[in-house]
Formats: sequence, structure tokens, C-alpha cells
Amino acid sequence: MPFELAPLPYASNALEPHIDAKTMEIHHGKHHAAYTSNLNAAIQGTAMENESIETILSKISTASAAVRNNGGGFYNHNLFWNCMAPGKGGQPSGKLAQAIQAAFGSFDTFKEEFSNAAKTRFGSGWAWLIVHDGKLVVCSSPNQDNPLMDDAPVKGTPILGLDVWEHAYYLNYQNRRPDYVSAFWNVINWDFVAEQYEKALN
Ligand code: MN3
Repeated sequence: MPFELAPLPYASNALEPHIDAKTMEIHHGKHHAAYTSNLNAAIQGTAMENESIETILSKISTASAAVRNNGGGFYNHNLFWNCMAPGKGGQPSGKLAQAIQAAFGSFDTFKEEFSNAAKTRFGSGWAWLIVHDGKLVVCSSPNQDNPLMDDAPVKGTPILGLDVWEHAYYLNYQNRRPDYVSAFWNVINWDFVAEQYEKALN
């Protein structure tokens, strides 16, 4: 099997009270696991079997719906788990902080723009902070699409992603997506996001 489900980088209850253990267990152990095995099934026997997930996403317009949905789901959740960690939150520092200031005017303005992208994405999807031509941009995408896909309306390299599918929050927050979006800021691992920013610039 070309793609494997990596273990969560922390215990399933590590993000409580912001994200509850049961949600994390089902989200990683069932949803992410299903995207991974369905992706493997969808690429079996095709040329994509030996390609990286980034390569697959870069030509997703030529792939089946199964590869799009499950390939996106595989990649998006890998990024998502690592964008969070216990005892984090706060604000970024260094070059990323300066880039946020340059792109949005202030961290608070960025926070508002990203939160609005997450809250106003209709139905299932993701909010993103991406690097596009060396600049930071906030956007969102439907379903399991992401800005690495060649047919994405806003393209770039994701460095921070927030899952706003109901399966990401409904057990704890029910219909209160804005509360879940607010809670996300308490668990963002800015050290990881800063590493992704540096990589995206190179
Ligand atoms: Mn999800």
C-alpha cells in the first residue's frame, strides 16, 4: 500500500477541552483511515501508484472523483493534525509573524479573515493559509479540495488548514461552528506552521 495512515502526533485527548478525544479518535481512526485506504484502492494499478501525494494533487483534474476526494482527504488531514498540538496557540514569531503583518496588516486582522473563511465556507470544506508567489493568502475550499490541486480557484502551498466538515466538530460543538473555529486558535502549533512557511518559500 503506497500511502499509510500516520499515528496522531499526540494523544487523542491532548487537545481537550478545545477538541475532544472522541472526535479525534473517530476523525483520525475512521475518517482519515478511510480516505487513506480508499485512496490506495483508487490508485491501485495506475501510474499514480508510485507518485507522491503532492504530484497526484498537482494533476488532479485528470484523476477520478475517488482520487480527488480521498487524495485530498489523505493530504489535508496529515497537515491538519500537525497544525495542532497541546499547550500551543498564541501567535507566531519571526519571519512568519512579519509575513502575516505584511500581508494582513496585523495578526488580529489575519485571525479575523481566516476565521471568516472557516465560518462562511458553505457545507463541508477547509479554510487555508497558503503561500502564493511568496505571499500569504487566506482562502477556503469545498469538500476535500485544496490549493495544491491544479484546478483550484486559488492556488498555493497550504501552511495552515482548518477542517470545517461537521465530523470535525459536531460531537462537541453541534451546530456551533463559530465556537469550534474560535477554539482552534488555542491549539495552533505555530512552530510547525512556520516550518511549512520556510519550506514553501524554497
Ligand atoms: Mn475531516
